[in-house]
Amino acid sequence: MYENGTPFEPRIVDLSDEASRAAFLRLWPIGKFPVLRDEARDRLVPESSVIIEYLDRHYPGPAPLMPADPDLALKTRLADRFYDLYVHEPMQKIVGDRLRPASERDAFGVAQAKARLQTAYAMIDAEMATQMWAAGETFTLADCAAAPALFYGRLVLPFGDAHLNLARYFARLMDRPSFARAVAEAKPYFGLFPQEDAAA
Ligand SMILES: N[C@@H](CCC(=O)N[C@@H](CS)C(=O)NCC(=O)O)C(=O)O
Repeated sequence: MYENGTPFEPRIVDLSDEASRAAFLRLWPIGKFPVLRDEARDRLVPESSVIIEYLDRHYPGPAPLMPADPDLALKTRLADRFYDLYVHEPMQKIVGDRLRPASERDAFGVAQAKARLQTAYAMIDAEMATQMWAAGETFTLADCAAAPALFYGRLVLPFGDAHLNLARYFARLMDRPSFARAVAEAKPYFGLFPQEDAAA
């Protein structure tokens, strides 16, 4: 939304507050955010990738996030899936494990998630030797997937000296005004992030 200057009214969901959680689950029982409620078109749109395509289609701004070219669109969707499934998901596995009671930890699953993240980092690093953004030379939906995944990914598994192209790509994301604004607004909540494994 910041990328295209799309006006919206933010609603914060506090999952630790019973009323806020229940209201959100009534909308979207899966309980993951973001979810977009479009009053004008009477639509509920969950899942960030779908929200972005929906906005591109119905409320286009100056910067289309899904390329019109069919091959580039496929490349964008693949990169979006890649970041969601192979960076965001293992990152969340590692973070989620830190939030579990010590007796319920899944060390094997965390090791698998770290290995998956390493593989993804190496693939991104190789790709970023020759390209600017996740799907090529323009900022797309895939960069919207990459930004939060890498933001938290580097906190659970640092990029390291072997992945300098990845680190430079992440620096470009952090410099992007839309993402910088989202990060600045998220600052009050950073304290909720479990920095270290309490059992480590
Ligand atoms: N596939 C979803 C994932 C969204 C997601 O993981 N959201 C996190 C916050 S970034 C969440 O809702 N966490 C709360 C929970 O899992 O209980 C998307 O892309 O929108």
